[in-house]
Amino acid sequence: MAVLPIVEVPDPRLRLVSKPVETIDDSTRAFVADMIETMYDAHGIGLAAIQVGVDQRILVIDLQDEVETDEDGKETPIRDPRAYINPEILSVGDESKIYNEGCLSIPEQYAEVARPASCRVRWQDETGASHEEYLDGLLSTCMQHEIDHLNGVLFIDHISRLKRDMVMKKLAKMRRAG
Ligand code: GNR
Ligand code: NI
Repeated sequence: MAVLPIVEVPDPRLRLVSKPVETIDDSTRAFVADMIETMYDAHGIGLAAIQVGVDQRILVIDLQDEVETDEDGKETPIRDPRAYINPEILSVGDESKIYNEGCLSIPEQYAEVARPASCRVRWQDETGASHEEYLDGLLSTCMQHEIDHLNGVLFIDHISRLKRDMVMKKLAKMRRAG
């Protein structure tokens, strides 16, 4: 397993439309394991393959919203990583929801993004098996954010030009400060 370097804006690879995975094999599974390790190392709740420079339709998500409490009362998040290969949004609900989004490829910048609150998604797992599920809450938001990456779309594309310029300015300032 390996922690892979994360691609950041304005790297043009983030604008690529990723390609469907044709065969799911041991090398796919090894890459998924690296993506999961990279996601945890970066403290993200999701990661798309293109964020580590691979233009394949693969993403991983772990919201880590459940914690385990030990005898001393110390809380550790329970890891439950999921891989989604060739994910497709089949339909979205009518209701829209605003979430303060961040992105590992736009480090430490956040903006409120409106998206459909729920969606129906189909994907393949690491064994190649197909699944279909209705998602809502943060999982729905995160899935839409990740599938956007597979289509070369970033959360800043969903906000006003003014807010986008503010995010990019703050990012430049942060990078100058190191
Ligand atoms: O870690 C992440 N947090 C997050 C918060 C709100 C909406 C989406 C996300 S995904 C992001 C990790 C990332 O950049 N995935 O592409
Ligand atoms: Ni992202």
